[in-house]
Amino acid sequence: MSSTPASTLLEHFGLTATAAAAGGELGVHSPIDGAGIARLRTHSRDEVVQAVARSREAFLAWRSVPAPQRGELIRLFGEELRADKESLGRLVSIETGKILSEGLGEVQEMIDICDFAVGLSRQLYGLTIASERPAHRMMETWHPLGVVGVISAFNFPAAVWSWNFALAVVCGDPVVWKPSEKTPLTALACQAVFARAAKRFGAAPEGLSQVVIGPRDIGEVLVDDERVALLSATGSTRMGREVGPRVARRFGRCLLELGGNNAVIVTPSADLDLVVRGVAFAAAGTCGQRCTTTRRLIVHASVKDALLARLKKAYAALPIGNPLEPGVLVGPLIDGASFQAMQAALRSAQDEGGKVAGGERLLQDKYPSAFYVRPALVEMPAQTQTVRRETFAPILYVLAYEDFEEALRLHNDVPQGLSSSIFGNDLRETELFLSARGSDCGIANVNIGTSGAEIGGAFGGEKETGGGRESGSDAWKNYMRRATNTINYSRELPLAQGVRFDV
Ligand code: UN1
Repeated sequence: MSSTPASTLLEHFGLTATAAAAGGELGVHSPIDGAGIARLRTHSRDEVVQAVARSREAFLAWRSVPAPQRGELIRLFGEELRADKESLGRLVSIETGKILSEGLGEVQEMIDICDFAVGLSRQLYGLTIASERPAHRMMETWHPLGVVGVISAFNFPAAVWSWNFALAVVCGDPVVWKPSEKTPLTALACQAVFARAAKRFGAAPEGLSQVVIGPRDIGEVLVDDERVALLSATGSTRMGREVGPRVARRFGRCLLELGGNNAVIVTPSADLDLVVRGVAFAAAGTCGQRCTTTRRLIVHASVKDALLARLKKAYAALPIGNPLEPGVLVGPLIDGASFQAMQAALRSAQDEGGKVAGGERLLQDKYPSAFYVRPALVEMPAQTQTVRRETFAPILYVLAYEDFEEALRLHNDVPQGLSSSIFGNDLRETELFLSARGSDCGIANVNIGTSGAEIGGAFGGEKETGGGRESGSDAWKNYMRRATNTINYSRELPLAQGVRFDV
């Protein structure tokens, strides 16, 4: 294959002088072979404070630019992303270890949200509301909110930021982005692509889009700075548990997208061909490192053996290896810590009576500093503590059910509530799953897996997933503030609720 080395890509994005050669304290490694690809200088806390100040300045200018013009900037950004899809997608793959098709898919997801945001820039609608008073009119107006802080995770190092960024910019808000320390190069490349769009646009304020690089305490500056009006954070539930209350203490807004423990229910009427394909992608794809990854399979006892046999066969045949090579479907885990966490989860599942197939390390001779694994299928006697936890690795716990109500109970009996699906052709079961007493997740699908959502819908979930909604539908409202306006066009001054106050 025509492999473009990381250094060529860094050069392509103009990052060699600023990033790779800077010899800073943050080493960036590719999970493909564990090799170092850059050393970045991290920002100090003071520099982040200054970035927020610049962002605030940018806000004061950008909020007065008409929304459709703000949309034009995002239209140009979408064009630049299209032009650079191949390079950026490849960099995403090199930095995260996801297969090239998924790296490119991630950039496509960015392009899609740009298109969505451009349309939205002419549709930031408020309501008109009937007033109870004569000759009065009520309406609501949506205004830009302020500085948006984005904290993103390694597994979608560009798309999740772009969901926030594209909407924030058309809504009139600048963004300060703290990417995962594991994937800062993709963030810097996104900045470079955006800089081209901003240059073509001409009049974008300087601090509209900024990246700050560094460990957790850099993100904490964004969490605690009261000038950051909205903090959008993607990552672990542990992180969200800290960030949420801290932002709330200063009455800031939070948009949390945290852990998932996504299940698929397989009913007796399911088309098993679809199940095998859907589950293999959702459970083993991206090496189990999507927040939407299928982690639990709740199968009717009558189809369990047949399905497991087919899944085991599919798992055994999964091409695992260098994600840049054509034909490979599963790349490596992000790092050794992730591998250790996977092994620990498999051990405790076994202690709880689980029967483990797969999960072993692969390709150690070829890539001693990388962590390739065979995705694991684990038959569990019950929904134990280990099953109820999110382990960010390709482990699929399999549980059997007899009665559909039991399947629903098992399904919802976990702390997380992101994504879910049911496979079946019995309308009564599939509709019940989508109903108020069915899946308690933010995403509920029929006859497709739990991962790979399109940008048009709102993305996020309930319970420990944090409650935030990003991307499509009306998620834009997170990035604006609502003003309710009442206008009197009479010569009288009637008070609401019939109150009299005659002076
Ligand atoms: C994530 O893993 O944080 O639905 C985001 C999906 C992708 C986004 C995942 N569109 O799997």
